[in-house]
Amino acid sequence: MNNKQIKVGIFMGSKSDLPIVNEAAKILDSFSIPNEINILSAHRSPHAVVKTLEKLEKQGAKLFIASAGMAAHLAGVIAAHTHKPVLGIPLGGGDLSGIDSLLSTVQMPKGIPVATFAIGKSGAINAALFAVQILSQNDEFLSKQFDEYRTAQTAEVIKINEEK
Ligand code: RP5
Repeated sequence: MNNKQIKVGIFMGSKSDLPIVNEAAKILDSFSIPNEINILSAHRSPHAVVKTLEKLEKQGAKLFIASAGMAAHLAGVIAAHTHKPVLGIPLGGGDLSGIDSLLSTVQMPKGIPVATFAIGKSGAINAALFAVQILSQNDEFLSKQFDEYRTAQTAEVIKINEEK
């Protein structure tokens, strides 16, 4: 029995997705949010996806991030099996450069929402930041950390403008 506490469960369809999905994990790590990455596919290992999802919920996961390329529908399958929020990151690559993944993630039929972010690295970072925003609703310390992150980001832009 795994007693490790998890706040965000991350799923990706293939090891080849790791460089992008790691961008989300890095953001969560920087806010000290316990997370776990699982490489499991909705079509190659559907039962393992569901079993792992149930395990992560028992470990306290409050929301899930799911990422897959092509029309792999991983985020939708996860959303079908949980009542927690699911954040989807479409991935580029493949013959359609991510448009297939974007549409299969964003165009969920009514009733089972998947909050969908940009294709690739920006989407991975924004999904993780959105997860921080959700979790910070009930966590004053995290909320303060997020304020500091945004303030620092703004200061960086102003500094670049002043130095030009
Ligand atoms: C999807 O198919 C994965 O998420 C990945 O983005 C894509 C290609 O997978 P591999 O052939 O690299 O394993 O299921």
